[in-house]
Amino acid sequence: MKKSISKSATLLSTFTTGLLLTSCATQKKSAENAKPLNIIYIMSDDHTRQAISAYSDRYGITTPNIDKIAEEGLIFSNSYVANSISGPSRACMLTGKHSHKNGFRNNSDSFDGSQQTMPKLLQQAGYQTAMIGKWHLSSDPTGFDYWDILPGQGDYYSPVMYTKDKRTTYPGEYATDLITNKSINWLEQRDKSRPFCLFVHHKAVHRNFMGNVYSDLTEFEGTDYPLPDNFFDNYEGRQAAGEQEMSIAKDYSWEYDLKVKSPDGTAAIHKFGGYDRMNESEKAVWDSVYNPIQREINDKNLKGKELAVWKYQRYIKDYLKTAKAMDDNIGRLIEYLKANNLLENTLIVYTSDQGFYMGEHGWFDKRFMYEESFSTPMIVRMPRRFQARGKVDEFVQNIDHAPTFLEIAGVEIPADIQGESYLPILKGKHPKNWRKSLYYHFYEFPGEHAVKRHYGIRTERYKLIHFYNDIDTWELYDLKNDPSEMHNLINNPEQAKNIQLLKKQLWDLQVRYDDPIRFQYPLN
Ligand SMILES: [Ca+2]
Repeated sequence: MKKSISKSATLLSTFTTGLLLTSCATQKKSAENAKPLNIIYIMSDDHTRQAISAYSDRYGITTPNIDKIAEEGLIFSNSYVANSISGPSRACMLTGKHSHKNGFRNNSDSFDGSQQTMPKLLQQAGYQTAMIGKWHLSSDPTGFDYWDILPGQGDYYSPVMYTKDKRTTYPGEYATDLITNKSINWLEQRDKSRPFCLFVHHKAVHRNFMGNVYSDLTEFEGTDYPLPDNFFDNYEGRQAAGEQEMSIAKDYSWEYDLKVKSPDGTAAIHKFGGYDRMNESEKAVWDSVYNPIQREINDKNLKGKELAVWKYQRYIKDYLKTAKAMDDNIGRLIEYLKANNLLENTLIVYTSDQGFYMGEHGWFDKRFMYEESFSTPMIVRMPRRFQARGKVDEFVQNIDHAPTFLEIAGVEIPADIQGESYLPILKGKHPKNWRKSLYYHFYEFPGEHAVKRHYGIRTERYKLIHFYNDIDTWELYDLKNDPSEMHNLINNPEQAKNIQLLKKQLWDLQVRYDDPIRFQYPLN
């Protein structure tokens, strides 16, 4: 009997303890869910999906740290920008508005920092906000408790960075390492009682793609990379594509881009300023890798297509080196967050200011509304309270970050913000009324790389583009049958009805977003 009572008491005790534990766990979980989420927005420059192993294995590059973010969260397969160039893309992200509304249409504009921005609204809601790295909006940042930025494009070696108070040169430093160090330092000294939103904006992997002498500069040297099928594109039926100046064969330059002199001696005298920013020991490592390449090209006497392919091989190797150094640094930042118990209450977004051509159509650079540069990687590491994992197919655009971060912070989304909050998607939902098409508008012409002004619409299957200004051409692509966008169907009679429908949809988007530059509709 005694034994039995004892057993019952033990069972009861176990049951009670179980209840208590359950109740504690529930309380702990709800307390955790009530804590405001921190946000870390990591944005690289020109890092395209083709060079991220979570998206593509085409180049055999592994980006283990970016991939890990994807494994522990969501990878967006249909993420796009509103204007595929640096400053405009950054302005879209900060404001949640298309370029014609935030006023920053091309890289020669200056951002009006007095306007409403997402960081300002987060700040008013009690978030600490910091911007570290590439800013590229000309005017000084507003809406940040702390900022420490590169001037303009910045430099890979001996970078200059400036704050509200001071401009500093960092000899013997590599930009990607430095931006990561500064981000970690800011996290260390922040007010730990308040939530934060930290923007880590890398210079990498921007041209002229200088790898890190402090890691392995010989990496990727031994590999021959496959040419994209359309590397020798003849641009038939696509006038604007034929008139650009971003061809690897013609425009990827000796010295500045290729880091070696032309073997025929026609190169301009030392355009490669990045090299001069290195100290002697950095130059010694650099020379040990690039001097043999100079000897190789001097000996080879390459011409025409062979020379174009050689340039492509050099381009891909240098690009991947820069990307590898950045992936390493993203790993270092994540390790810091883990060691400091920040990972489970922080939403981490990894993206780029736009995609990039890796030899498709024979190109480097971006700007066009074609898929490689209109799209951008977007990977979100989820804090513990969000259960969704895996691939997301909904259309998202860089104007969506602002409303999303505001909703996360409990701030009412202002009516003039044009993006949509993707918070429901982060919560695993697939809203039925989610956008079915995307609007795009590029303005920088005349300008570097000579890409004509254009706007367009992308639906799930089709893309319609209008090039305007000094040209008036339309292009239609069937992305299902022609994902590389090689066949302009605008004059195909079978597409006439479809074209009318897409023009109507494009016009509706221009009206909805209140773009003052729009085409004449209805058409006769
Ligand atoms: Ca860029």
